[in-house]
Amino acid sequence: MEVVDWHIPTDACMVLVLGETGAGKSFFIRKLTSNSEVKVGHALESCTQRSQPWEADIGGTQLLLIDTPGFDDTVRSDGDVVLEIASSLSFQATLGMRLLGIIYLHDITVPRMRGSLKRELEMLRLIVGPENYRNVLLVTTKWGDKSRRREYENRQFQLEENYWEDLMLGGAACHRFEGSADSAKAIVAQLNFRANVVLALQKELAGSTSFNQTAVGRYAEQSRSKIQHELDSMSTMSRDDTMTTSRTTSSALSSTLSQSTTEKEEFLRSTALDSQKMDVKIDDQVRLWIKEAIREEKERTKQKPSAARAMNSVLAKTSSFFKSFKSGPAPYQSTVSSYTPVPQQAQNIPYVAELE
Ligand SMILES: Nc1nc2c(ncn2[C@@H]2O[C@H](COP(=O)(O)OP(=O)(O)OP(=O)(O)O)[C@@H](O)[C@H]2O)c(=O)[nH]1
Ligand SMILES: [Mg+2]
Repeated sequence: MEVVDWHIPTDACMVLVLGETGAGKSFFIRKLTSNSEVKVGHALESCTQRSQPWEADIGGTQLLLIDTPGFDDTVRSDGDVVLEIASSLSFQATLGMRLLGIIYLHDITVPRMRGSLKRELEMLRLIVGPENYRNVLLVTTKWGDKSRRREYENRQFQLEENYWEDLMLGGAACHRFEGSADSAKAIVAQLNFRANVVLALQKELAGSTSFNQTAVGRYAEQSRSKIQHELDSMSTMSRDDTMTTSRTTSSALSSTLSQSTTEKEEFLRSTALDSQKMDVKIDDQVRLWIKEAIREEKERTKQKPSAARAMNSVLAKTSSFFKSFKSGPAPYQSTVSSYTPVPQQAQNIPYVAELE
């Protein structure tokens, strides 16, 4: 990926904040930034509708924290979320901003590892790549209820043993967020402030690769086919069951089946357009959006946007672009063709892998 000089200040360092819906991503960022504009959820349904950058000054280092909508979202598909993450990573790499790492939040009060949590973890691994696990902070949230401390500690142990082991062996560190601004700052301070991480997904996307050819894009496709297959098997089982078992057994089983069938059907419905959306060269698309963002800001204020404003604009464009997908050919084809190559002098600037 070549860095392009858009004459936008790029001294802020980016940090991605990921995690399931309700894990407390926005809450964590709000504590860290003391910015009451960061919207935190009140109901069970998902709150953050699209990724958004938030600025924070941590011990003199300017951070750009990217709040993302969670997986298992009631509104957005896995594809939407992962494409927004890719868009922010593409923006950061194109501008030559430094990426310090990823903060992955997990709600310790959630009693079981749902399918969406396992999918999300797998996507995290594929986005980051094992060589960068040391730049990941695994953070558990919502430790407030003191009476359940032992139960939560046991759960944290299970997480570390059964789900996070490979990440931790690769260098990812675990932390507990105690809910305060001080605790959030102490966690962020654990990031390597000198790092300039290039994630596995960023390496894959450089060179105009379509998103569906990346490891995470392929994984999202496979998850869909697997769930479709499970749904087909369940409907066969349910048909056979009606023919062979007693009425009581049959009704208990079919109630369990229909509950899990509904979850799977919802997943398939929300991801129906994902394969179309993922047929996109996100790096090319993001360059186009950066240019548009600069032009729009100049028209409005006669000035170039800050990195945060440009990022916000690009993420808004990303979100509405993927929302606009309906059945039929992907609209990106027409816009990508109008993409103009980067200026000659900006090419061949190496994208530094690691400062340490
Ligand atoms: N007690 C406690 N509550 C928390 C903590 N983190 C988040 N919450 C609460 O959990 C709810 C969801 O938090 P959000 O920050 O909106 O969750 P999110 O991960 O941004 O969710 P999405 O935007 O839907 O992806 C809110 O009511 C928060 O007040 C925490 O560490 N402790
Ligand atoms: Mg949120």
